[in-house]
Amino acid sequence: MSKETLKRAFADNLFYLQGKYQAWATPYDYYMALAYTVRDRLLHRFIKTMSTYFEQNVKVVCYLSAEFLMGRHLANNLVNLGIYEDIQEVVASAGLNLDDLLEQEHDPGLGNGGLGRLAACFLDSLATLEVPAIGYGIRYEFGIFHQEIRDGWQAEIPDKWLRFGNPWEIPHLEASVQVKFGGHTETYRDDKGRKRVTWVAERTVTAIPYDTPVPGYNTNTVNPLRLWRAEAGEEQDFNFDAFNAGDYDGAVASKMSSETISKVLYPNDNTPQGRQLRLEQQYFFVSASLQDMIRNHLRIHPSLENFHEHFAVQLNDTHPAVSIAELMRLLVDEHGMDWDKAWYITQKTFAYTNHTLLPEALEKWAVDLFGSLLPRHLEIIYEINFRFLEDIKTWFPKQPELLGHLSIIAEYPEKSVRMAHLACIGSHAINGVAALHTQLLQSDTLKDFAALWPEKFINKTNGVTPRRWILLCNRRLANLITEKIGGDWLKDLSQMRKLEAYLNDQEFRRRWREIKYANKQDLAAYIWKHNDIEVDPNSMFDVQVKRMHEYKRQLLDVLHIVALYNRIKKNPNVSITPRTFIFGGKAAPGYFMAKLVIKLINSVAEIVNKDPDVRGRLKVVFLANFNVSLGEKIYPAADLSEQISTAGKEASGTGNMKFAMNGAITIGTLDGANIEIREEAGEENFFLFGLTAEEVAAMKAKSYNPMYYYLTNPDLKAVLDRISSGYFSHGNQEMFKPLIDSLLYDDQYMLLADFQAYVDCQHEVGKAYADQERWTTMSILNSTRMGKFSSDRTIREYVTEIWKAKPVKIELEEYSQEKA
Ligand code: T68
Repeated sequence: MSKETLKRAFADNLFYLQGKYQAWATPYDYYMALAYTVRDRLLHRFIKTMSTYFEQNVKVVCYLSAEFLMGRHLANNLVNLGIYEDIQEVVASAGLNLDDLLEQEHDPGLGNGGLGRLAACFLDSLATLEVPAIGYGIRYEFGIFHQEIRDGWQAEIPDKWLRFGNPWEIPHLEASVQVKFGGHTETYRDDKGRKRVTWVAERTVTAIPYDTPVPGYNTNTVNPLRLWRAEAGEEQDFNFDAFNAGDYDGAVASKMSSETISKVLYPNDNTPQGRQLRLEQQYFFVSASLQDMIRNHLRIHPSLENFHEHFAVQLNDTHPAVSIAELMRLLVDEHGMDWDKAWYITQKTFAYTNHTLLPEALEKWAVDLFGSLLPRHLEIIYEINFRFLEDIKTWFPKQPELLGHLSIIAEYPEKSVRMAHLACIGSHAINGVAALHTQLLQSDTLKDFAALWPEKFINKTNGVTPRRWILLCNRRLANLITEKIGGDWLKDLSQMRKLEAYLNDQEFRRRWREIKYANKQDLAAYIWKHNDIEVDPNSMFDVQVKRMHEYKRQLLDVLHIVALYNRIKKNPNVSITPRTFIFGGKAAPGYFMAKLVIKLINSVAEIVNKDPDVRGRLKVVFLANFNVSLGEKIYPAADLSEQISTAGKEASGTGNMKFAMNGAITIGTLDGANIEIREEAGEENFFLFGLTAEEVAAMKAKSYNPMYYYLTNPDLKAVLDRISSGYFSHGNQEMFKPLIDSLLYDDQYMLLADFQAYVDCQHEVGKAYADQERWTTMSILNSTRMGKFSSDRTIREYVTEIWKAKPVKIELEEYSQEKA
């Protein structure tokens, strides 16, 4: 790929694809021209990858996920193709700045948070490890809403991410499949006299695949992300009878309703949305994806009997769990296989990842709703359940209570299908996403299944890709690392340990600090531009960015800020370490308490940032619209990473890993992957506080009384009283009452129980930061010891222990290498 060829292609694409001369081109035109230039380089690798998989008849990992939070593609593709520097020069020679062009790309928000971003990191690692894989999901026309802050409150703006075109996707209309909904089932006897069922659907929707190439780092592998768009089936395209009868709306009504399926991502994290449309979305992408696999399989194989030897299908939470009934339907009803063989294949094919312990977050579908949308699937689920429960009766004749615990169908409070039970029964492996989480699944959430099939349960601690989360977002740090230890760390993050040889090298330590400082200056400039707040890069950047949720306890962070503020108000000369508190995160639009916390953060910011007594020692900033690209600016600039969920509630967390890799030190509870981060970093390099998961459970069991803490802790009382008094709300004592009441009278997430421990621990943090030598050591060691949290390690484990797939080298012919 010579620079000359790239230059020529860049100019040609501007002219032929954007239809512009340089003189008229906008920055967006240049971005598009560059994107097409890079896409062309990806494509022949992509096609070679596909044809290699086909010719070598390999086993393919299919990652089924309702969300893929990919982040911007351009910079990532430059990095993974190894042409970042070349393109920088090409762009500069046209008088342009690459960073400006990169900022033109719309960040595709096809996910809510951790779960969707995990899927994206996994695709990067799969391609990097040269594992044949495909991501299957939904091409939402509207991704997660754009968040604005108006008068301190969250406002949601629709995310029209496709408005200016998406250069990274390639539609394949010829590969469309039909997905059925509604109707009823009929039984008949086939030519061999066997009883068979057919599903007479009420309507059909066309699923059109859009492929986005996903390149590995420094390999020729480019795997597809295949996202489905819903289009009305032909018969619904236009109703001429309605039209002719003068019913103009009616003529397109059914078309509109079919196309609604891929319209919008539901903006909830860790709460299920029990709406019919959500189930339609799930079934839509699941059916399309399984039909796609079967079609591909039958191109090479005479039958589906070895389907499971060629596809390993991972269910990213229960959102695609209807897959289990759908594969059974396809094998039994459509391909005439007998039930037992189909069930064997199904169980061998699927594996299930659980991402939450919150009981209210487990998906359930009312049987009536399920049956009216998917009548055949409900019958199949009843049959699976019947056979399963018959086995249980035989195996455990003396434990009839087990039947109710294990059944896929819940009877109360309403008859419903428990998707996690379906996923457990239909899979050969079930995993949690951090060690503690997997333990709690086994001892609590899924305990009856764990007792039944201990061998199915396996932990897979999450990871994140060091390509995006160090190299691409923190080039200064990446350059220093590579200068010292070479570039192999990007494919083997455990090599970072080699940097510890420089731990006492003054020059290295100085550069380490300078990099953090420069990153903080960049973020300070962003804050100035977007929030009009001046922050001091010498202050400690104390950051909590993640979805807004009560269990994540952003409110506890606010209570600490108010505690510090109270200390200053009492004695303006008190000595405290200057801090900039940075928050970011979206609240689900219907989640009142989470939205109120956003308002509280902004209200506290308004008062604290302006108070002359504070003398700039505390600054509070809420950055609007936290997403992948904002994360790329924030993680490298953080000093302190807030991971303060109630122990036992955060399944893993992945932001915690991104912060630590970039040299931030964690203040956290013993929750999710924090525990493992602390183990790796060393306990002296981690600020631990708070109740353990066991203590939380024990206290709850004993009836927890939050009021006790309020009445016995004067500092805590002063904090809550100041908020209640209307001090931050222009005298309005009603505004934050719901937050205060929920703390005093319920406190489900035990903020008051953990308050003092948190404040004390933060005091230690302040002292440590004041000692810059100590802090530098801690920062370096956090970063060098995060090897375990590369998603490459996670994916290696899935590949060998669950998917049993093999890497495949993609060889490019001379011809295409030259062309590249
Ligand atoms: C997150 N879950 C976990 N869910 O909360 C986090 N939920 O601890 C973990 O690190 C991460 O998954 C990856 O394993 C989510 O992000 C959702 O976003 C979600 C979306 C729809 C419905 C329910």
